[in-house]
Amino acid sequence: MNHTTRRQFLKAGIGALALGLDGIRPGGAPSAFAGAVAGRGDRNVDARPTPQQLAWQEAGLSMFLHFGMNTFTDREWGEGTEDPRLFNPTALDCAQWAQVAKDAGFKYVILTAKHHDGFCLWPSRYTEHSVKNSPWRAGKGDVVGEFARACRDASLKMGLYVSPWDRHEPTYGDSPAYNRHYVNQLTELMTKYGEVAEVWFDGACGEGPNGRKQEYDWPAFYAVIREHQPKALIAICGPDIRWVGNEDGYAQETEWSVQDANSGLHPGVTGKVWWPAECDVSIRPGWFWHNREDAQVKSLAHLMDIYYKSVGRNSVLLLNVPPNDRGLLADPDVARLREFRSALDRTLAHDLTRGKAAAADSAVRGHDACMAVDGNPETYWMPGENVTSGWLEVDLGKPVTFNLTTAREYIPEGQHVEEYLVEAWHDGAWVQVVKGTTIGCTKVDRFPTVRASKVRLTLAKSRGCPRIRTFGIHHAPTYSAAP
Ligand code: FUL
Repeated sequence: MNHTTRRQFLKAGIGALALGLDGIRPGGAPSAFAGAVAGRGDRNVDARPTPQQLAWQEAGLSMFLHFGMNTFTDREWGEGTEDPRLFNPTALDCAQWAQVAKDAGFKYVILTAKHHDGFCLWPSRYTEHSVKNSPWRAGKGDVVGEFARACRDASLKMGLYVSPWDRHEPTYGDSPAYNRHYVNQLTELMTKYGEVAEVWFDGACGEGPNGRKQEYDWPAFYAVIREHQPKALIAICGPDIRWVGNEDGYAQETEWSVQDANSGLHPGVTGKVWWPAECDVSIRPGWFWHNREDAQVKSLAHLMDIYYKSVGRNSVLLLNVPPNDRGLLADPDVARLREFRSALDRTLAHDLTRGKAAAADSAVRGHDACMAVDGNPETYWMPGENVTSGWLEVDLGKPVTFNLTTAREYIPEGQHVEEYLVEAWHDGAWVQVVKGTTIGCTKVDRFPTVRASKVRLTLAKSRGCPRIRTFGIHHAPTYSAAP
């Protein structure tokens, strides 16, 4: 919930990890991190994404679904003492969640299998605090199971949020005992529900100065995932996906997927790793559904701004859309997502450089300028081996009006661009419309509308050899009431 809490706890968690919590470490740390180190390199230019990181970054949009006991108690953080009988959605339909997510273009969906109150959305063997003691489906239900099936049917990638902080579990605070409990629960989730694409480890803990202190055995947790779900990405308090540092949905202007290895989260790794950012934000003020917030769903203008400052800044947007107490995504959220999808399609589907004549100051054979405007994500323009700058010019054939550019690096070969410019040919001269730093997977820049017959992308500085898979221009509608 609270940024400072997560940041402090992340640090605390990493500290505990660095101390090395022995005792119950199945497999040991090195193999637990095997997935993450695949993308490492000692110099910036060497770090590359794993296939799973690449697919996740290219998908761009993930949906978060905060659902659980809090949905029924109108809270954000439960105490852990709630009566399981309060959990009773009358119309729960995971297929509706999946359909809405899919229609809006989301490729990954992450459900809060367990939030801080400890109530489990699956009938865990290791606690009574779960759906099995609720009236929902007469105690025979399994939300995680229904969710997994709905994801499979809709070809969505499933992710699970499993809060390490557990306010219900009596062993919490007795570090080895709780770590064993958590490993058991994680093992259930990693073995019973088919393929898991992402595991989201939140760092929040609000126990306070006199609260119970639990030292998490992160290496043991990672080992469970690597053993049973070797393709799953481990996010936030994990080595594969990095928290962007706020919960507003905004990445930094300069956003590198290449980062220094973190001694806690990438033990034994030195130098650079591929560790791309994820921006989590809720479509409403709270993470969980509250009736009173039905009228406070973020405006389309706000969502578009978030999109441009997350996906458009080399990050993945993890947008939370919480199911209501009937177990359905609420009408105002569904309506807004529909508007969001159509606004994205209207804006980004029409790339005005597509198929136009392109030239560059230099290009490697087989990676010509035209490959940045051919609409094929598998081809790219590359100025040269050992060349770290260059320009690409697109002749639009006639004056064209635009106010937004997209640039994409060919990230299977890494992230390189450090400084770039976009200029428009207007009234017989080049006019600069964008001066940027990193590009990465996708960079979107917005500026006052220009009319130009040519447009030029200049790569001024790069760490290693840049490769541009797309350089596009668009005319985006302006939305009133941006935040
Ligand atoms: C935070 C939690 O405390 C919130 O309740 C929410 O789950 C958010 C995504 O992460 O740290």
